[in-house]
Amino acid sequence: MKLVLAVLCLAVGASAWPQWLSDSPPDLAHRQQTVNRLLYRSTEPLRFDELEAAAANFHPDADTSLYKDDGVAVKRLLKELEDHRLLEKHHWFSLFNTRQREEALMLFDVLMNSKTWETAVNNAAYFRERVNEGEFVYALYAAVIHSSLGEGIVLPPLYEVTPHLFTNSEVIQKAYTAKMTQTPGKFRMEFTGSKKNSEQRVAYFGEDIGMNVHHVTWHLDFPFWWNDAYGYHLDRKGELFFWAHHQLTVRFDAERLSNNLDVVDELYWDRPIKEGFAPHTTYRYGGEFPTRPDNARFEDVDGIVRVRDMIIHESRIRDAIAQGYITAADGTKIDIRNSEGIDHLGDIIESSLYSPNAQYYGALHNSAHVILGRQADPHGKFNLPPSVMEHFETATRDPAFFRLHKYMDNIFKEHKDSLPPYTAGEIGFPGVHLTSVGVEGKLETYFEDFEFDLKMAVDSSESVNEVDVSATVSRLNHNDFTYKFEIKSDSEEHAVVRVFLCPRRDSNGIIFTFEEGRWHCIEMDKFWTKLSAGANVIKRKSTDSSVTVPDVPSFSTLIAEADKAVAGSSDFDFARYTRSCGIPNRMLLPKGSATGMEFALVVSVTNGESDEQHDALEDATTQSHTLCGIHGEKYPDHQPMGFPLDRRIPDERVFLSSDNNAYTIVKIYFKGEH
Ligand SMILES: [Cu+2]
Repeated sequence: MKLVLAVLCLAVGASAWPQWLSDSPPDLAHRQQTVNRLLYRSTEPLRFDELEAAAANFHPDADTSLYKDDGVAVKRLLKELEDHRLLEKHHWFSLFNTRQREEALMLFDVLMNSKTWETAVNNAAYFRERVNEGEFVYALYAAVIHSSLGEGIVLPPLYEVTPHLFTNSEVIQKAYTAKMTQTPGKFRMEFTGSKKNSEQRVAYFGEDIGMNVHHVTWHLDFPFWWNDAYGYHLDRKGELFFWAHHQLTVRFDAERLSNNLDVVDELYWDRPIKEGFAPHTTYRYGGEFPTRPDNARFEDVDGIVRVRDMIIHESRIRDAIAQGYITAADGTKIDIRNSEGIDHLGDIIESSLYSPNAQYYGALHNSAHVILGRQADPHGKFNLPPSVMEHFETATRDPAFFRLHKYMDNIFKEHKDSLPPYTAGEIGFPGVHLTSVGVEGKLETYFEDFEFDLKMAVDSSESVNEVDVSATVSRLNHNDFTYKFEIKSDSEEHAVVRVFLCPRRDSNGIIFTFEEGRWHCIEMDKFWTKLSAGANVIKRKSTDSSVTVPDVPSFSTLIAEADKAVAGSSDFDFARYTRSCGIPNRMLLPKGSATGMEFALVVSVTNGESDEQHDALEDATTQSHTLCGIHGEKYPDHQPMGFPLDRRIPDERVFLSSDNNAYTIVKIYFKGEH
């Protein structure tokens, strides 16, 4: 068996992970197979003998020595179950619903506290049959990601596990009909809305199923509910919150500019929400996702969040930025006018449990998702289920998501603009000269059809045969290309290379100034390399980008390959797909235009000597660490995210006079139709 068990090519140190294995877990093939089986048709009873047996015969609290916490978590969950306090099955689940989140996390806690693989699986099987399926899927995904027991397992694409959250209702209905009539079918999924809505031109971005998987997985990797007591600290979580969402926003803006739309405007609490949204998406249980008409005015959401709270919290945060410090809950001051300030700000804006004072600064981001999402039924008069904004799987479908994030992005910008610009010394690299920046191959984008499975969107029964049903959707892709950088170095050096792609003109064709343009830059890659003394030619493939991930294999591929691996006959490279956080590589380039849209390709080569783990990273090619960090490890770069473009550049000569920074103008051509 040639299973690639060497988890990733760098030292993803198990050392930083919680170690509570009393005996070693089964090999990856068996663990992968079991997770596949636990997730297979998650709304229906288990159908694999060993898991069925565990669900029927395992007594979770019979032996509390099986747990790291002596069974505290499992007893708590069992008590809730016995007292009939848990959400029923066949009901929608939303992470933004406080009680539902608590329930999902009770199960997560049980899995995290299981000392052995066997205990975790027995509990997963037992509670799968007894708790809400949405809560179960969430808890299991989070546990596979965060427990050392889950290391190496590839989580199946959520668009095939919970297809309703990714697929238009029209297609889901067709899949049901196909099943009922026993007629296999492949159904085309269109982007929501019509050409009368100019926002539809960029719906391919917000509705891209791969982009949605990136977004939901980012929030699983860096949950706002994360508590270090689970075993480790999430390094620079607040800053990553800022940076990952800033990058989503600038990418969306680049797609807008590619489609003759202005960059997205921020959301204002005191102005109407101009664009409405009709999601054309339905819950598996609990009706349609609510529709918001055009020009809705913000209203308080009864019992949950008031508009004035948003304004008050925003103004407290802006005060902190203006004063240069955050006030912690105990009254102490945390200086934010430094490189670490952005991390604290991210913590208080989201807010996460890392917020030093959630009581005072509130939870701007999380509350904004809820208040914006509820504007279709703010007083609960129509008993509508939660909106797309209240699920990370679906939120980016609503164009208002990007307005919301532009709003928060501008708050972060206010902070970054309060910091002094970098000096030539801070962004320079004496002795290193970037003499040429270029790209081999034409930068060309196109749309292609992608098919995904809908079998798990429809119910099954023993008396009705399985029928092949799938959806076909159009999605953005590009030709692979290679960067070519020529660097002269006076001596041997460890260097870090940062690559950005920045739209050159606004929607009126006016060239952005350096200072305007730098905030719109898309981070394309960041990598470490060794420079030898003399001339160096660095070539870097677009497929190696540390921002992106390859396409996740389909659930049916994962099932087949895990089964083969268990039987000892698979050479499938599971390790390549263990991370689904990261921009899909096919979306690395924005769409561009038929005649070629201009972008500045900005490259910065700086000293990598002081960065974490540069030796290991010089060999790394498949890690999406730039937006998603490295599990259980420190973020592998000591500079602020976005460096050296994250701070004001009032005088571009400072930037351009340092020989290690350079840019060139490139064009992105869009081939075909959209
Ligand atoms: Cu998000």
